[in-house]
Parts: sequence; C-alpha cells; structure tokens
Amino acid sequence: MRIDIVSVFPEYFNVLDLSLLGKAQDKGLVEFGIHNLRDWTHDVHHSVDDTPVGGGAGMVMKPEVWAQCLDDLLGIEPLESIEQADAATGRDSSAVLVFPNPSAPTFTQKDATELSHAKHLIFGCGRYEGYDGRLPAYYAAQGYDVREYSIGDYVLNGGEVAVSVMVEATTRLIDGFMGNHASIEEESYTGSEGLLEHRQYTKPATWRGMSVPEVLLSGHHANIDRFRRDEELRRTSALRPDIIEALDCSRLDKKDRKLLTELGWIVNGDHPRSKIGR
Ligand code: 6GU
Repeated sequence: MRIDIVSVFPEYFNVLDLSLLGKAQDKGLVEFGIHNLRDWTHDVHHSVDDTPVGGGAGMVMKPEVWAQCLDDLLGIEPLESIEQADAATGRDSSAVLVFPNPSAPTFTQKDATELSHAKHLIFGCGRYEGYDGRLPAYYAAQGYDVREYSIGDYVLNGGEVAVSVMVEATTRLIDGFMGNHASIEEESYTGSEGLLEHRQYTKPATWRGMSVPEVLLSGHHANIDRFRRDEELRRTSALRPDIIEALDCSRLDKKDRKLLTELGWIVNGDHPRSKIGR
C-alpha cells in the first residue's frame, strides 16, 4: 500500500518509522510519502490559508494550493471547472482521499478495514479552521473515493494526530502486518460481534494480595470461554449499551440471553432492547 500524507507539519509523521510501522515499511508492506503543503505555494510567504468568506474567526486553507498538491500526488492534470471534473467521472484510480474533519462522521473499525484494502491512500491534514469546503466535492466529482472523518467528540489543533490514528488503525489490518492474525480477530470492535474485550491477566496468579479469577487457572476451556463471554457482555452493557442494541438476538445463546436479561435487557425480537428504555 502507498500512503501519501500532506501537512504543514510533516515532521509530525516521523513517528511512522518507529515500531511495527517501521518494520512494515522494511518488509515493503507499506510505503509512505510525507509532503509539506507549503511546497505547492508560489508566493513569498508560502501562505496556505486565508480569511473565511462570510466572516468569522480563524483561517481557512486555500483550495488552489491543496488542489495543485493533490493533482500532483494523483498524477493528473488540473481541470478548469467543476463541469470538467464531473465529465472526468470514472478516472482510472484506486486512490482514496481522506480528509480529517471534526464535523464529519466518526472513524470506526469498519472504516479502517475498508481503507486497509486500498492500494493508495492520500491523507490531507487541515489546520486552522479547516480546508475550503469545495475541495472534497471537487475530487468526488472526478470519481475519486473521498472520505471525511472525525476521530471523536473533542477538538484538536489540526488533522495530524487524527491522521496518525487513522493510519495506525488501517495499516495494522494489512495482510502480513501482524504476526498473529488471531489476536486481531479477538480484539474489541472486531471479534465477538463488536463486544468490548474481557480483561486479561498474566502471572503471578496472586500479586500484592490480588488473585486472578480462579476459573482462569482451572484449565477448563469451556468454563473459561463462558467466563470471558459473560465479562464481555457485562462490560459492554455497562459502558456501551449502543453495541448491545446492535447485537443480533438470533446469534445469542441461552446463557447470553439469561445474563442480558439479568442486566436489564429484553432479548426477543431482532435486537436487545433496554427494559428501562433509553
Ligand atoms: Cl479529524 N480534526 C480536528 N482538528 N479535531 C478533531 C478531529 C479531527 N477529530 C476529532 N477532533
């Protein structure tokens, strides 16, 4: 996979050379191009932003600088108008353009999985009050897969940290990235229909007077699986009732149903519903 990242703070992405991502680059699984947006400016001040049309605080990133940069990374000639962009639909491209945006839908494991199948990802990091709103529409009109994502309900100074998060979540799903594929499947949000994962313990069995749950020492695999499953249902019910509501009741066994009922869920019909209503 080829990943291009554009930012006015390209040094942010030095972290990509560390740890597992560094190894993935050495193995040739992923190749990064990190670019400074200011390299596509032509004025003496290398300016990338301007005041918002219609007034308001902050600065907005200029569309023409971004478009010159993105056209270069996509290897395409600039188009003169949105009409030409529309006519260019179906351009031969496997590139996916991703723009971090705090006002966009939240990036999820499902999105990471989709992006992990792309051949070429281009991330554009906005700063200030974000980028000109015509930019995503312009590339979508040309037939590119354009996505905008937030990483959660809080405000960051710019898209760099958000892009780091999305790159890490995506690249670790590339085939061959992780030695142990089972550990990916068992994790929260991916295995067990999206339930939060049970807690893990290692040796010693007793540490500072605290013992690990006894059943885990029993060697009885069916009991251990049941104990872990119950803990996942309990944790998820307490912390993420929205995930319980999305479960498919037909995939719950008798013991799942019994526990969920004890936890205050009505488990008939397509999906569990809370007895008290939410
Ligand atoms: Cl994608 N950008 C910024 N600036 N803040 C955020 C975000 C993105 N996601 C959550 N907060």
